[in-house]
Amino acid sequence: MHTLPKLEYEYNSLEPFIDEKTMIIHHTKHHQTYVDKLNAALEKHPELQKKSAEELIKDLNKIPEDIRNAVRNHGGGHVNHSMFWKLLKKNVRFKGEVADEIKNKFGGFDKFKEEFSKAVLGIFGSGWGWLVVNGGKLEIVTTPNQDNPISMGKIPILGIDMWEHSWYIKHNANKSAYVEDFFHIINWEEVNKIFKNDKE
Ligand code: MN3
Repeated sequence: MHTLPKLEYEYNSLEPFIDEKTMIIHHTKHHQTYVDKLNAALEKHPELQKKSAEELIKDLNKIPEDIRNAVRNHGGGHVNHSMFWKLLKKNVRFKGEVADEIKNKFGGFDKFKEEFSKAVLGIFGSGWGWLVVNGGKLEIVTTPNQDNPISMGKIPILGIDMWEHSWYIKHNANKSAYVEDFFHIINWEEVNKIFKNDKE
C-alpha cells in the first residue's frame, strides 16, 4: 500500500510564498487522491504492489495495459508531489555543486531563473516544470498532466507543480507571481543532494 508522506514542516511554514490553505488542500486532498487511486489500480495486479511508485512509472510499457493510464497519472502524481514537498523550504541559499553546474550551464542564476520561468509559464493546461539531468547534463523540461521525466529516462532534480490547484487560491490568475514566489522557497540543499546522489 502506498501512503501519503508526512510533511517535514507545518502547513504554514512556506507563508507568505505558498499559503497555508493551499498547502492543506494540496497535501491532504490532491496528493491523498493520487495515493488512493494508485492503490485502487494496483488491487487488480497484486504482483505490482511491492514496487515503489518510482519503479512503476520508470517503464510504463511494463505496466499491464488495463491500469497503465492509472499508474501513469496517479503513480506520477504520487511521485511528483512526494518530491515537491521536499523541494520547498524558506531561506535556503543557492549554493553547492548544483549551483555551480547551473551557473555553468545557464550563465548564472538569473539566466536560469528566466529560462526556467519562461518554460513553465509556457505550459498549456496542467503540468510540471523540471530541471533534469539528461545524459549527465542539466536540462529544463516540461511535462503534461502528472507525467514525470523518469518515464523518459531523465532524472528530475527540481520540479514545480503548475496545476492551478497549487497557486489559484493565493495568486488567482497571476501564474507568474506563483513562479516568482516559488524561487523564494527552493530547498537548494535538497536539490543538491538529489543532484549528487545521481552522480554517484
Ligand atoms: Mn499538485
